[in-house]
Amino acid sequence: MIALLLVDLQNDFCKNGMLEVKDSDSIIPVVNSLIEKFEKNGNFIIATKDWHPENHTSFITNSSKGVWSPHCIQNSKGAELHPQLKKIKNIIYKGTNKNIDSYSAFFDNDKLYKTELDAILKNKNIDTLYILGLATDFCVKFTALDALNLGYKVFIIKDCCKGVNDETSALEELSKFGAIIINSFDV
Ligand code: VGL
Ligand code: ZN
Repeated sequence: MIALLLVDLQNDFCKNGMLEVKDSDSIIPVVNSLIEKFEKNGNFIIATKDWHPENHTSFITNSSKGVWSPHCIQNSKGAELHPQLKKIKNIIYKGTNKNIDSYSAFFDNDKLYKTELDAILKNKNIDTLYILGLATDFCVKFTALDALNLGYKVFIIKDCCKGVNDETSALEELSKFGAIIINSFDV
């Protein structure tokens, strides 16, 4: 079975957000058409949310190890999904532990804690993931690498991803580890 996995399509990564990813708003209409397609075929759809407590150590304001401006604070406007995105019922939260960041939707960056995502997917006999979202070189990349490690077949929908920095090396690394890079019109 296949599933669509939408990574961090949240206000803080979009236009005027705290960690705006360049041009990210432009993917939303294409993402919506994919959501419709998966819905029509009865396939599972799940979205991740970066979901940090205010005192999260990844914030430059909280810790010398912090690298990011405060973003995606739990229950804030910036943490909401993009207002134009079609409504998604299934949500997975990550980055909730103040002491450790979590780029991947499966594990935190130290691989100490696992989210429910793998169990949810396995429970539905899902073995193939179509992954898209923000940002290509952070949360999309680490989510997809963990998915490959966990044994999923992984398609990255390239025209529905945007990167913080140049996406080339992230996409190269993903294909080296077995991900198949496609475009929305291939789905
Ligand atoms: C992300 C930086 C910090 C992402 C999340 O979604 O790619 N990037 N938190
Ligand atoms: Zn974050």
